[in-house]
Amino acid sequence: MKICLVAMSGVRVRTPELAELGVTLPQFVNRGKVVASLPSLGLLTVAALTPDDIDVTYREVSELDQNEELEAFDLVGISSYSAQIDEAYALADRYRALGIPVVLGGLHVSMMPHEAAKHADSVVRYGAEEAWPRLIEDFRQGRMKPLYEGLRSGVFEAPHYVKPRFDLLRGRSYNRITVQTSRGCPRKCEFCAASIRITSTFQQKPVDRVVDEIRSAIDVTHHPFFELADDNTFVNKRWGKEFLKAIIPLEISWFTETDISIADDDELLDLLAESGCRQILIGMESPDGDDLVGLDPRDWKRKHSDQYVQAIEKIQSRGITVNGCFILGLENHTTEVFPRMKEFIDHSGLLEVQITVLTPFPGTPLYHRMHREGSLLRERYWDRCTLFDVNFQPKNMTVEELEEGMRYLFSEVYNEREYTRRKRQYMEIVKQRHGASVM
Ligand code: B12
Repeated sequence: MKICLVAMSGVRVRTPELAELGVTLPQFVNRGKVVASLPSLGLLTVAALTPDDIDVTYREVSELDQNEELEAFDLVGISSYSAQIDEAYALADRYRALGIPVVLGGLHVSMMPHEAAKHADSVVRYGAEEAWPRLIEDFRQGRMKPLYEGLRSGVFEAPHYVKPRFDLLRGRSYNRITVQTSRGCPRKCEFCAASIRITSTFQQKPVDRVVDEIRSAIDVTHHPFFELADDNTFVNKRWGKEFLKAIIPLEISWFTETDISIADDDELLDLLAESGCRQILIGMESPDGDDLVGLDPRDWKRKHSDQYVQAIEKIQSRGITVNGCFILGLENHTTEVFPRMKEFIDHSGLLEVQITVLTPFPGTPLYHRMHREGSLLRERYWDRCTLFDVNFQPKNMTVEELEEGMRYLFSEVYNEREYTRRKRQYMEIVKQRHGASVM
């Protein structure tokens, strides 16, 4: 039996003015190019959950020729994010027209199973763990069901844990690989559309499993750069230190996403530097606490916002850059947020910055609230779920003002002159600490 797993990869922006700006803003484009080359960890996991006697082929959607007839398989599985879901559905329709059954899984269809069912023989909601082996067994017996619900807890424990099939990447030209150490995040921000949506609790992978996965990835790719596919890696500082000590001998370079609380722990910060961490991405969302009221149920982000500048300095002084992420269009934002954000970024010491627009991804509490309040601009806007396209009526400004403000910030922040200035500032912070530790 032959199964093909197709990854819907690629990055995108819909609004033409922003796409155009992107072309002229080197930093923005470079990061896009770098991340676009990541393989699908979700599908490598699905492959690992497939019984050994089945022949699994992994394909990026870009490898499929739009004009040629699709290769025949007994079953095809396709991953899903919102932004390219219509391409995923169109591909599924093409396979099905050839009589090849299709299974859709991943974040988007987990939130929109009924929509997905129109384009698939079966839909897998939530994690593939537990659901996929059951689906394959049913498929072999000719009784595959239209919907399977996968595990939302215990995915990193026996008997459900599997090591992703990194071996499927052998001979391919990826220079970045993702590894997941946890699913979910206790902060529960209203807008979050990441793995928190497919898990019922914060789940953490045992350190020895993560190390084993990194070793396997190193085996198949030459000196890869690792990106942890986590929502918030260092929720548990004790686990964090154990993990960091365990990866020091692997001599890797890596990047992850976490929250500002890591700055409270000097030992953790030192270990981060020693373990080859190059960059930490932190969702700061907005410069002032007042903007952050109600963003998460415990107002955690608001309570920590006055520590941003100090935390950035502490982390960056270890030679780890902070990628500060900001969201435009939050409930309390008025047009004065644009210059205020620019001012904060200028003085924050941040080297890397990511500015996105508030996006009501399907299935998020934000989506449900905006739906209820009638502030969504269109009924079905999935192709604009890019983090750069406005899909809702902001509370305190017009859509045009929000778009204009974003363009203003893009051109002010993502240009060569500003980057050089921020780089100089960053080197100064690193030098200062280095000087201090020598004395
Ligand atoms: C790596 C990554 C990418 C890679 C993806 C590489 C690839 N080939 O798939 C790249 C760089 C290409 C990428 C692109 C984009 N991304 Co991205 N990305 C991530 C990231 C950091 C990790 C995802 C991951 O690997 N998770 C780990 C795996 C194990 O989990 P999983 O994919 O959910 O898979 C499990 C289940 O969902 C299920 N499953 C998944 N697929 C399938 C398929 C089948 C058949 C079955 C049965 C089961 C199944 O089983 C898996 C195991 O349990 C997340 C953020 C985060 N912290 O999670 C954002 C994230 C997924 N990205 C996001 C966004 C917005 C984008 C872009 C739109 C950005 C842009 N402007 O271009 C594009 C989307 C392009 C598209 N195709 O639609 C959003 C998506 C939200 C959503 N609901 O759609 C996220 C959550 C970040 C965020 N800020 O909210 N991204």
